[in-house]
Amino acid sequence: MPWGPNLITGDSSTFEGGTGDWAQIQPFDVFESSPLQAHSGSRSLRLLDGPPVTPRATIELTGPDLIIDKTYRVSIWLKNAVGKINLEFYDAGGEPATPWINMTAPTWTQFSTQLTCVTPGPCVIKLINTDPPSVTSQFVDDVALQKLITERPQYLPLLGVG
Ligand SMILES: [Ca+2]
Repeated sequence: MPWGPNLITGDSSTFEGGTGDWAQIQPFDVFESSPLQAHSGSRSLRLLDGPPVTPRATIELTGPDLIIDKTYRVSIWLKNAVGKINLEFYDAGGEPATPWINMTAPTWTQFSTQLTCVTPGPCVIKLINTDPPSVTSQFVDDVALQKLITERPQYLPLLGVG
C-alpha cells in the first residue's frame, strides 16, 4: 500500500539526540537514547524494566492530528524484545481499529499497526511492557506514522494486503 511521508520527525522518530516527545506514563528503569544499538543512524531508544518491575511500564507519544476517515499506519523497529511489548495506536477518541500487537523480536524487526480515524485530533502511540521482568534492554528505532495516500477498494484482511 502506498504510504505517505513520516509525520513523526526528529528525535521522536530517530532517537539520535534524545527521547524526543515520548513520555513515561509508567516508568521503565531505563528510558534513554542509547548508542548500544541502532537500526539507523547511531542511536536508538533503550528500554529496560528490570526487577523490581513496574507493572505495565509504558511510554507514550502524542502524535499529530489525524483526519477523519483517513487510514494511518504506525510502525517501529524493535530489537531484543525477549519479553512482550505491545504497540498500541489510538485516535483522539481512543478508538483503536487494531488496538495493539504483541512483539517479540531478537533481531531488528519492523512492526506496524493501522487504524482509520474516527475522531479527528491528535493520535496517541503507546509502547507497553506486558511481560516483565525483562533482564535485558530492548531497543526501539525509526518510529513512523504515515497516511495512506491512495484509497483503493477494500480487500479482506485475510488477503494480507499491506
Ligand atoms: Ca536511530
